[in-house]
Amino acid sequence: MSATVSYNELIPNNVNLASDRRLQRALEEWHPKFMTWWNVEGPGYYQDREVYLRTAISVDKNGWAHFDHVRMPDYRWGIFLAEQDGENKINFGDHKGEAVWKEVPGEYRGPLRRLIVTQGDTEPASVEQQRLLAATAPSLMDMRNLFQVNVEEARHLWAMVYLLMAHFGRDGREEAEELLQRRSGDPDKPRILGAFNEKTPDWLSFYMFTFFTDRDGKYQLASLAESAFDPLARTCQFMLTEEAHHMYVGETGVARVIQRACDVMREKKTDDVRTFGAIDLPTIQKYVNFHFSVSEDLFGAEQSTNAANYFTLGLKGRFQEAMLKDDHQLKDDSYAVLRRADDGFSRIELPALTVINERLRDDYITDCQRGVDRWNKVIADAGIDFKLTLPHRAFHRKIGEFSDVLCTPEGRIVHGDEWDREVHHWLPTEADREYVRSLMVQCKEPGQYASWVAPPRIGINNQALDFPYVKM
Ligand code: BYC
Ligand code: FE
Ligand code: FE
Repeated sequence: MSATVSYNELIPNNVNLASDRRLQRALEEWHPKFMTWWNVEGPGYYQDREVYLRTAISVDKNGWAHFDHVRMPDYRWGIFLAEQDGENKINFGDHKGEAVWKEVPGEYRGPLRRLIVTQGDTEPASVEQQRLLAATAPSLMDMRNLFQVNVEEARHLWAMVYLLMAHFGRDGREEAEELLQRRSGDPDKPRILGAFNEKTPDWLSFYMFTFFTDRDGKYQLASLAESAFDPLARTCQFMLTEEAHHMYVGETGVARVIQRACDVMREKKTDDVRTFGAIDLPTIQKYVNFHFSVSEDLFGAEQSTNAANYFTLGLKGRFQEAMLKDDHQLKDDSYAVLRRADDGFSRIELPALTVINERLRDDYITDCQRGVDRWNKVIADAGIDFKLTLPHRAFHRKIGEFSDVLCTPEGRIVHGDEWDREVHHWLPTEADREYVRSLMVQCKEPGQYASWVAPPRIGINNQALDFPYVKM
């Protein structure tokens, strides 16, 4: 199978679009509507500037990252599926061992469409949330990273729209239209999932979002990459290669904010780093508490018949399904989950099939903790006695078992009056957000970096730190 992307067409692709005139026409009809959305709801600045962007020119290991200066509207949003890996068997659920599906089985149209629409909806939502950030970019490299994330999230929208149009007929075309009509934070036509209606008003929020919320993307995509519906599986596999960079932007971004705080603490021998225009570690902790809890909600309820059905039908698997050592059907297995109990919380065993969402959230939390450990190393290396922690999983939740629990980040149950009195220690206050906003100034000289964030250690694609990542 050829992995080369056909670039002489309007829509670069490795799905042989040219041979499917109907689909090609549907996508070409959607294209101008997408461009209208991009121009109105996409990056609010510098659409006419040349940005040092990575573009996929083929899907194999060497060719998918091609770097060049391009204007964002000229970015080639394409449709790419990972190459077939030879293993063409379904590896979990009732259909385990059968051949993967090239088309959607009629009886599974509803749930599959719903999964694809939910996934697709998050992609343009995040672009909308990040729309104004370039105006306060702390450096040209950060601005370039923002734009890279934005064009790729828009490409992820293309990926889901392709599946809808290629496999869901008229319904799919209607869903594709609606993906351009919902808006992040709009009370009348909001985006589907909670976190995607929150604001991303400053760069600390952006780094936290790409660390915590894009990481939900990693885990959801990895589960969909197991799907028996082969086009979905291979689309998601390719999306995961792009996702890694988004999380890198988040992890290194937060690390740089921490680094600056530590540098100031050491040099000025004070904890009051705000006097010197840095963001203090306790405020960073509050942002962690907020973004982690909001992102945890994206995994759905702990006990979910939706999730059990998705698994049993073979639509959505677990993280790295093939590596797990069980029967991949979970008929008699149990899995331990945390439950609200009289005096606090307790672990109980439940049928594994019913708590698929919670299991994926566990995998996610373990991954988040690894990143937090790396941040703590930055603090420890500076000789500072402070540790960032992930809040308790019941803290500040809106979905599932813990949505009516009030507890501290340590997991101590509290009453409403204590919550009201103390919450300003746990979540960013309006004053915290105001302070962070006050630091946001644009730096647009190559090599210039804002004072609240340390410069990165390395550039993008081995370029220097003062490379013109965006040509002003
Ligand atoms: N907000 O049975 P449950 C990404 C609803 S991020 C609002 O637990 P299920 C990205 C739920 O819809 C990855 N509503 O649900 C990152 C259901 O509604 P109904 C996005 C919520 O289906 C950064 C009800 O509550 N991909 O790619 O097991 C930048 C009962 O819930 C929420 C996916 O999400 C919520 N947080 O699990 C850019 C993958 N949670 O039936 C991009 C596809 C639940 O009562 N989606 N509800 O009307 C799914 O797999 C599932 O829909 C979910 C929910 C895991 C999200
Ligand atoms: Fe995405
Ligand atoms: Fe992403």
